[in-house]
Amino acid sequence: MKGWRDRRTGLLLPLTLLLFWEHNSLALICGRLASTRFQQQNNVSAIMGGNPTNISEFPWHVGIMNHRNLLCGGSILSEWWVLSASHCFDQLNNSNLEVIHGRDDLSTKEMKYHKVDKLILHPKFDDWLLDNDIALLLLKSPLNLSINRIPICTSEISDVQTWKNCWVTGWGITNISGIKTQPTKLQKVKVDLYRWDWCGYVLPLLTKNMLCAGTQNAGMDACQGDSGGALVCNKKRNIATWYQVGIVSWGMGCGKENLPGVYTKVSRYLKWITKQTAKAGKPYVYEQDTACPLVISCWVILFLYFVMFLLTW
Ligand code: 4AZ
Repeated sequence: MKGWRDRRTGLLLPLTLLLFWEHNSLALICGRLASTRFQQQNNVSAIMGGNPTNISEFPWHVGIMNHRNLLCGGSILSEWWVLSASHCFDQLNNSNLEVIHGRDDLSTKEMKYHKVDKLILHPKFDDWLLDNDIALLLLKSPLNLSINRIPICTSEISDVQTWKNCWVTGWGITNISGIKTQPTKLQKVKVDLYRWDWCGYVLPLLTKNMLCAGTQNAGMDACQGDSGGALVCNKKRNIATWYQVGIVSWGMGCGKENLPGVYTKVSRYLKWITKQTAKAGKPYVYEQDTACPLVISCWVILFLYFVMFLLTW
């Protein structure tokens, strides 16, 4: 009887540690907002036809600065990695690049600048077709993840049927007619994903590495300066988690009727991202697209609580 007691106390410590680890790994999940109140009103004209937003609604959104001027958008993949578009960095080196994060107002005085250690452009980036328009930025020091700095999830699924509620964000220009206006406050616009064959029909030179998204009404689109930013959606079956489906890449103008914006199809690059981040010594691991990891976590927690209950009883 005494031996069993000793074994019980011996088992309690590793079980408590396991529970602690499980809780922590769940707490660091990507694409989950701290607040579920998501504003979806669409009344003030901005991004092109969108409206201002708070960083807490899109906490993965970052600005990429060159010589302290806004160059492009980007998204937080992990504490070390930012995802953006290759065409933003044509002829640039990383020494003057900095990332701003956790803020939606470019005019704020408390802006935090984060230096870039390494810039990885896709080796097959085609600056004419804008094929493989994807880039990775390794930060000099890790980001302090918080409610305003949350990594976005990625997914292997590109089928448009899987996704709903898709949004693009950026500090890009809000109108192209007359004087080009650049907002200081982050803008968001809701767009629909379109089937690739329809996109290919209206947009010549679309490759399989691209997807297109737009709206029925003209005037709502990403535009100049929004490049590199994330196109994010919910899965129809899981509206609590945000996934990055595209990277703002190009378009034939902005917000024109029947001319949707073009985005890099992120699902085509997950293996490339995995390889590059591992090679740089800061591996990014994406969650596989089965319900298992989360479901297992929940069951593991329940099971561990049950065992602890038995042990302490
Ligand atoms: C650009 O020049 C740009 N309407 C980005 C997106 C779109 C067009 C142009 C899509 O950065």
